[in-house]
Amino acid sequence: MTKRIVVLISGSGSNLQAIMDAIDTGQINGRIEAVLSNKAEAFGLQRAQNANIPAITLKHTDFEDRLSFDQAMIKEIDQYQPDLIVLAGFMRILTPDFVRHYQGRMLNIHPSLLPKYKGLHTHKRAIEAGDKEHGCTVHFVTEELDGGPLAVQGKVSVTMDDNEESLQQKVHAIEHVIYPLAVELYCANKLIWTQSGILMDGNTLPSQGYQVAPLD
Ligand code: NHR
Ligand code: GAR
Repeated sequence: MTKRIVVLISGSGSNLQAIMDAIDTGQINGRIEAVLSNKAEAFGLQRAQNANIPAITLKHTDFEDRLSFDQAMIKEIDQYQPDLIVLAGFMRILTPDFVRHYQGRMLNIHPSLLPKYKGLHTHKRAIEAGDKEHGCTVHFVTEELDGGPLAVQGKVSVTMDDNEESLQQKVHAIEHVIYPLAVELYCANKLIWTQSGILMDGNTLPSQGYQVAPLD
């Protein structure tokens, strides 16, 4: 059965676009039912509209606190009866109630090789640490920020001439490979969250997740 997907964004939505493209080519057996943004100016909303996908803005600044914002999002999202929630550059920390509501069916892409560099400004931190490699990780979302079990990881090499911006571009390129892959596997029931770990094709994944070969 085709999976029902809701995507949460805050910005450009290039990962949203990569997933939409992979649905169009038939790579992903899924359908994006709605795109939600906490920012009205997010370009990703336009990408959704261009594809005739409902594009909804819920401004977090219109709400008293995180709890009421998250409750409003749940109300909106659940109208679409999603099988999968995809965080694609969504920049608001989610409350435990929200996360528990979608436990095991919510993915995020984070721009670092988790468990390294949870939180923000990951590219800057990787450069300042002198890391030779960097990358991105798709993980299941839990209450612990960027701390949920890892599904898929993609690496890039950091070279002498890299700065924050160039590194961000390299990471983006591999994000657009690994996020569609993770969503593909999830929608094919090949990537499954269980209490005892993440299953891929029936096998428990190691803690660093499934490693995608570098692009070069
Ligand atoms: N929520 C939970 N509970 N768990 C996770 O793993 C989450 C999450 C919400 C978002 C994405 C995450 C990332 O990949 C994500 C994972 C925002 C912040 C943050 O500090 C941190 C991590 C992530 C997203 N947000 C600020 C806040 O006060 C706002 C920053 C801004 O608006 O620019 O919410 O990196
Ligand atoms: C991506 O690089 C993603 O890894 C990062 O934001 C970018 C969104 O780009 N996510 C976070 O930093 C989450 N805190 P996009 O809007 O073009 O997909």
